[in-house]
Amino acid sequence: MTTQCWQTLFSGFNLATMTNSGKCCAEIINGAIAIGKSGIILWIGHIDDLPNFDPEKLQIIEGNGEWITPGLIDCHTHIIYGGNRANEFEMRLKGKSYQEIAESGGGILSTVKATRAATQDELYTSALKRLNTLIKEGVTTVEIKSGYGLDTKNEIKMLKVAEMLNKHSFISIHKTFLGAHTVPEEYQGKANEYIQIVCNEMIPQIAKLKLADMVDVFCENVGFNIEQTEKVFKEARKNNLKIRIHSEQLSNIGATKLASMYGALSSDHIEFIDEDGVLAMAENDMVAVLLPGAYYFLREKKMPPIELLRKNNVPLAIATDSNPGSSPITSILLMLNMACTLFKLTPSEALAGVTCNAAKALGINDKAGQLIEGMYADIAIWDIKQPSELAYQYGVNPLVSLFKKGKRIM
Ligand code: DI6
Ligand code: FE
Repeated sequence: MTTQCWQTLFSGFNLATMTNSGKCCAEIINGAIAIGKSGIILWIGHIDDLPNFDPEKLQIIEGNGEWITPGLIDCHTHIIYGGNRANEFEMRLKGKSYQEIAESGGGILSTVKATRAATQDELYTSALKRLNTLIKEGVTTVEIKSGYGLDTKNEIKMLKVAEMLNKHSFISIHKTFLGAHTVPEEYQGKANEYIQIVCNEMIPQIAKLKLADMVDVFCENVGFNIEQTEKVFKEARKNNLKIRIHSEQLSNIGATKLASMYGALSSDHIEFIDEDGVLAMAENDMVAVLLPGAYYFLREKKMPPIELLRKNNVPLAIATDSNPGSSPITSILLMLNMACTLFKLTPSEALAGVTCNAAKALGINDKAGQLIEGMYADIAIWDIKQPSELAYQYGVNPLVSLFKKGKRIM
């Protein structure tokens, strides 16, 4: 084993490698990680098995029993938007439902108005604050959706903001086009016509400009129906974009099953999914993305069918869904806690949900989400005695430092 390419060595840490798909954290007590110039993990193992190396030739970061996990991944967010919806929060507290507010022209459409009115720089500044909040909690990869522009110009504006964040924030941003989030005001009653614009104009332009890696649809009784969703998926496939879906959040119209036929990476929300839907996920290697923040904030009553998902070995991811309407929550550590307290995941499952399984939901599980030789050295160091503390307590942030592709960012 040549150690000449080693540039940095982390030594004296406990490692939660997350190489066991959430069944446990796959721990190495008193471990070490060596990183090369390209920011890739070159060696990982127990300190006693370290090959000989020249300590003069590399930077050594000495630990004292702190824990290292992979940099966390928030695989479902909507952090780019104008304005906020604090007024609707108050309306809901007085008894109006999320759907009622949406149907009376509030909801997503009020954020569309504010997002259209905002400049690219204004959106960048407000989104960067949210992104930095996530980074401070150990996040090194974030997925961001468009979906508050709902016309070609403003959807492109949002995705350009996501690209700016990718360039300037030191972490990786994965961009998802969510033009089919809701029907914009100017197309009320003409959803099919709007879907034509999404398919014939928005997707081809966005693919050409390389402004998105994925396409998502809000397939729901208050969103788009199965036929409309399928049209979007066909166009996404034609343009080599990966597919995600907002499905079975408020009702079950068979969205996950449809998505599974189009090779979707994940199905997200799924409180109302049935056994057929779960089997479709299992058979098609899909990830279930659970969003406990939206469940909590909307005071949902129906839990996603965790036991059924477990029984069928569907990988569980967890994300913030950070958005102004249903989850104005920008804390991945709170999601770990809520995944356990509200959905009864084990702390190991929760941690897998923001590492290895979140990577799979983004289609990057060969590069991130685990501590394995050949993967990116995205590394979070925590002042904890055991990994379950990340889900157990909330409020004291135990992050010590954070590395993205081997470079220290916190
Ligand atoms: N489901 C959600 O939870 C978000 N979008 C979606 O399709 C909510 C977006 C919002 O209310 O602004
Ligand atoms: Fe969402």
